[in-house]
Amino acid sequence: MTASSVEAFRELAQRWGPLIDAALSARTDLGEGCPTRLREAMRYSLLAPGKRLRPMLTLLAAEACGGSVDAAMPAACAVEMVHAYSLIHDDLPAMDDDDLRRGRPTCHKQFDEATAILAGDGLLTLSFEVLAREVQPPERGAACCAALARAAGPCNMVGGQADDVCGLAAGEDAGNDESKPQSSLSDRLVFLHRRKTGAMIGVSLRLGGLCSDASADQLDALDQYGQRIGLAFQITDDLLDVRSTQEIVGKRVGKDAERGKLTFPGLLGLDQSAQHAEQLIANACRCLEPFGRRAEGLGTVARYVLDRDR
Ligand code: GRG
Repeated sequence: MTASSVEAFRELAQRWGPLIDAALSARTDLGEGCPTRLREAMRYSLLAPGKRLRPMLTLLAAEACGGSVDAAMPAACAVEMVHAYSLIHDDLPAMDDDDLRRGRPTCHKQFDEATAILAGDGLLTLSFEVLAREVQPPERGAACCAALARAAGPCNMVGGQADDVCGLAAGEDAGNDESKPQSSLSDRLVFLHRRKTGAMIGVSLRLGGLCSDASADQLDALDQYGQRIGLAFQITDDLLDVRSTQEIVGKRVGKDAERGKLTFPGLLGLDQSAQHAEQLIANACRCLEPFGRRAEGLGTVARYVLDRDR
């Protein structure tokens, strides 16, 4: 691990983390109509000590495009709300059945299963309310809603999760499902993760661009950068599942092997997976060149994705 890239990310997180957390907290301080237990469960998971990678990407993309943090903050909150919902639902007994997340009991363990399902539902729907109400002008709010819905929906995150739950990437028969390109195991694994993990990382960047009046070229460069760090992020997630400990990552490790899941280390081996991630990050950094020094923060995130310890 390169201490300097982790340190540089920590500095970035110290700068943006408290601003993001305050913005998330303000938007979930829900009043009349929201039952106390539901609000507590939503805030318990949303405000738990995660890395805030996705909202940081939104703000840093806005910075790279010359936009303002204030204008991008509602979108940053919306992506973290969707992310938090996906983690709550992913941890449920019907899915990954996990007891620990972000170093704490998972939402259904801390509360109960029905409350956890509803907390996820609440965060998902609230994210779109935040975008629709707060992103101005309204046409831009609508564009952000459409982009986030596409990334979180059945053709991306939910679809990738559905395939993962069915073990389709591992080569189980997809029957006559025409949505599945006929391809190698490695292509299928990339296709799964491009939807399950990559799409949310990509849209986090795109929303930052949309809130900053980015040009089509800038949005395209953000997209290219996002695709590369998204895949590298998943590879390092798989590597951490093999190499790290529960104390460091704040969630159970060794799950993938236990469940016989197809992973990048399983397919390519540890060293080749790490090399592939390195290559992706080098390419991602090249995509930032047109932004010049304004994309330094995004460069820091890219290097952290490679070297991260949690
Ligand atoms: C339930 C519809 C639905 C989708 C779940 C995100 C997801 C899809 C599942 C999470 C399982 C998982 C470990 C995916 C790999 C990559 C990933 C999203 C890791 C968690 O993101 P981090 O590391 O988490 O950014 P923090 O807690 O730091 O925000």
